Amino acid sequence: MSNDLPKVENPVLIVEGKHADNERLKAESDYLRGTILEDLQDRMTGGFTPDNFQLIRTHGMYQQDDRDIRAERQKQKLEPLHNVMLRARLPGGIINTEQWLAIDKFADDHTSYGSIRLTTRQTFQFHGVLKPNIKLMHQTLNSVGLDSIATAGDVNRNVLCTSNPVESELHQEAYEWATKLSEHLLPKTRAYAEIWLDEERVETTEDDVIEPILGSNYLPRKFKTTVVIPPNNDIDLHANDLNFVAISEDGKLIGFNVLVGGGLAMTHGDNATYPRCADDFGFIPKEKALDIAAAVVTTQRDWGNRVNRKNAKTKYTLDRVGAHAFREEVEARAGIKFEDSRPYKFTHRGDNFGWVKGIDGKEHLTLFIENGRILDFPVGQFEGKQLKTGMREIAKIHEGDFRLTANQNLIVAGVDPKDKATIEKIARDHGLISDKVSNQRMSSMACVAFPTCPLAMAEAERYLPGLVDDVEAILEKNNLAGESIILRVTGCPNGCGRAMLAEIGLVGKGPGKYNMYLGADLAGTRVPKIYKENVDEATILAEIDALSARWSKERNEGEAFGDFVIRAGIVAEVVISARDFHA
Ligand code: SRM
Ligand code: SF4
Repeated sequence: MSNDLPKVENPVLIVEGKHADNERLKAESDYLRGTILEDLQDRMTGGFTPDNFQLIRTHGMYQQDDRDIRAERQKQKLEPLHNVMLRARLPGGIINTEQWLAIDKFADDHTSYGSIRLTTRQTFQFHGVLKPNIKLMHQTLNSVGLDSIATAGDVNRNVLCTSNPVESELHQEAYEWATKLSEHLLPKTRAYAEIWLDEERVETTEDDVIEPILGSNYLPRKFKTTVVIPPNNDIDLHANDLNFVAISEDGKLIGFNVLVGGGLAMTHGDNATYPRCADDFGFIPKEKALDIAAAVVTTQRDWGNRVNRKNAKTKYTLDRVGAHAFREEVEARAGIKFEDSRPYKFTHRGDNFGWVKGIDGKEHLTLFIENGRILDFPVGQFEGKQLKTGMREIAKIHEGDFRLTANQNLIVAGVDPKDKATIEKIARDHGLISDKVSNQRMSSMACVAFPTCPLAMAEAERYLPGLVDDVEAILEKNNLAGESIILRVTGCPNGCGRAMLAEIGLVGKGPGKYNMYLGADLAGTRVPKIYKENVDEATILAEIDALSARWSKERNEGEAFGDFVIRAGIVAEVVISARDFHA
C-alpha cells in the first residue's frame, strides 16, 4: 500500500524526435572531457569553444562576462572579458575553517569581484576567474578537500540538507545521507581529475561501464536532490527533483518519505512550462535510500525528454507519464515497494538568526548575509561592512565548522561556549550582526542576476536591498511593523531566487519590469499565481501597499500574507500546476 498518485491513459514513455544539440555534445564528449584541455592552452581568447562552454558546466563552471561593461568593450571592438564563475560542491553546505581560509584567499588573489557568493543551494561561488587561473583554482580547492564536480550541467547537482544545528545527532545522520547521495549520483568519469588535477588517464575497455547510473549521455537535464528534516523546509524541497524527508522516532532517523518531481523554472510566454510541487511517492526505510535514488535518476534518464530541453526535467516526465507509472517503474528498478507516507509537518522555512544552544552543549550562530554576498564593501549601500574580513577572523579562531544555508546565509556551528563572546564581538565589529535588520529583510531573497548572469532580464541582487527599505516603510505605515512577507526577486523566469515559492514573487521581465506573483504558503508547499504582469517599481510598491493594508485590516488571527491573498480571492490557489498555474 502506498499513496495515491495520478495516472495518465496511454502514457508516452519516450519522446520521439530530433534530439537537442546538447545530446550530441555529451555523446561526443568522451565522458565530459571534450577538448577542454586544448582550449585551456589557447590564450588567444579568454573563452571556450561552444561545446566546451557547455561541458565545463559539468565541472562546476560557467563562462561569463561582466554585462555592465559588455557594450563598452563591444564599442572598442574588444572581445567580451570572458571569465568563469565557479560553483563548489558542498553536500549539506558544511565547510571547515581551513577550507574557508583557502577560498577566502583565492577570492582575494584571483577573482575580479573579490567576493565569496553564498547560493540558494548551500554552496559558494567565485565570480570572475580568468582562464590562466582556472587550473590553480581547482588545485587550491583540491588541496583542502573540495571540488566542483557536477554542480552544473545535466547531472545530479549539489545535494542539500536542512541546516539544523540543534538536534546534532539527527542532523549528523541526515547530513551523512546527503553526502552519500551526492557521492552515489556523482559522475564516475575521471575527466575532472585528469583535466584540472593533472592525474593520469586510466585506460578502459569497451566492456567497462563508465557511468552505471548517469549513462553515457548523462541526464536529459539538470537534477536536484535534498534531504530535509521537518518541521523546517529551509531547503525548499519543492524546487527539487528528488527529496528525502527524514522521518525519525525518538530522535533517531528510521527512513524517508520520498518526494519526486519538484521544480520552479518556466519560460515567459510558454504555457507548457511551469513551476511544480513534488509528488509524495511514500515511505522507505533509510537503508534503501541509495537504491531508490538510483532508480529515480535512471527512470528520469531513460524517460526524460531529450528532444525539448524546456520540457526535459523530471517534473514534466511525471506529468507526461503519470506519477503513478513513474513510481511503479522506480519500484521495479529498485526492487522495493513504497509504504504509506509517514506523517510529518513543515511549519516554516528560512533560518533562525542569532545564537542557539545545541543538545550537545555547543553554541551555534546563524548570520544573516544579505544576498549571500561576502565581501568587504568599499562603497554603496553596504559601505563599511567588512563581511569577508570578519569571516576570516572568525575562521582563524573557530574550532567548529561553518554551515551554509539554502537561503544564502551562514551558521558558525559548534562554537565552544568559551569562544562565544569573542566570536560575537568579531561578528558585530565587522557588520556580520546588526540589531537593525528587520524581519522583512530576513524574509527576502534575490538571485544574482546582473552583472554576471547572462540570462538576467532585470536586476535582482542589486535591486533587493532598496526594495526592502520601501517594503519595510509600507508595512510600518499599515501597522505591520515587525511582520514579514516572504518576498523573493529573480532576474528571469528561471527562478534561481525561488520566487515561485514566495508569498510575493517578482520575476524579471525586462529592465525595471517584473511579473508579480502572489500566494505561496509559509511552509513552501504551494506555488504562487500571477497577479500583475510587466509592472514597474511604482506599481509594485503601490500594490504591496494596497494588499498589505487589506491584510492588516482583514486577516484572521495569525493568518500569513500568502494564505490571506487566496482566502480573500485576490488570486486563485494553484493546486495542480499543469492545470491551474496558467489558467
Ligand atoms: Fe540557477 C541558471 C544562479 C539556484 C534554476 N543559475 C543559472 C545561471 C548559471 C545562469 C546560466 O545558466 O548561465 C546563474 C548564474 C548567475 C551568476 O552569475 O552567479 C544561476 N542559480 C543561481 C544561483 C547562484 C542563485 C543565487 O542567487 O544563489 C543558485 C545556485 C545554486 C547552486 O548552488 O547550485 C541558483 N537555479 C537555482 C534554483 C533554486 C534552487 O535550486 O533551489 C533554480 C530553480 C529551481 C529549479 O531548478 O527549477 C534555478 N538556474 C535555473 C535555471 C532553470 C532551469 C530549468 O529547469 O529550466 C537556469 C537556466 C538553465 O538551466 O537553462 C539557471
Ligand atoms: Fe540569472 Fe535568471 Fe537565475 Fe537570476 S533567475 S540568476 S537572472 S538565470
